[in-house]
Amino acid sequence: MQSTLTWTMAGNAPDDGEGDAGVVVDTKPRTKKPPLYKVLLLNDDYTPMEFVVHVLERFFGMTHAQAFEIMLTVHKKGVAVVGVFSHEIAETKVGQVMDFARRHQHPLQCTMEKE
Ligand code: TYC
Repeated sequence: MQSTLTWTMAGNAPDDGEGDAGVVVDTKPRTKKPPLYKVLLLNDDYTPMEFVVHVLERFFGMTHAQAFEIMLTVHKKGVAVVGVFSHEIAETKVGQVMDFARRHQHPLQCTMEKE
C-alpha cells in the first residue's frame, strides 16, 4: 500500500531560519492483519462417519446437523474446509484432531493451509 505523507510544521527539525521548517511525516495508521489459515479435513475409506461427525462437534463447535453435512461433503468431494483461524489456533485444532484420530486408531487426516 502507498504511504500517506503529510507536510507539517510540527516536526522536530530545528528552524534553519529559511522559513521552511516543516517536515514530512507519515500520518497513516498502519496495521497488518495477521494471515488466516484454513483447516481442512480429508476423506479416507476407513474412518467411521460417526467418528468424523463427533470430531466436528467436539473440536469445531458444530451442531450435529452441521457436522453431518460437512462430513458428507468430505466423504463425497474428498476434502472440505472446516474452519478458518489464526496460525496458532489452526495448529492447535489440527493437532487435536490428529491426536484424537490416532488414539482411536483411525487414519483421519487434518491439515491447514494459508488462506
Ligand atoms: N469415507 C468414510 C467412510 O465411508 C467417512 C469419512 C468422512 C472419512 C469424512 C473421513 O474426513 C472424513 N466411512
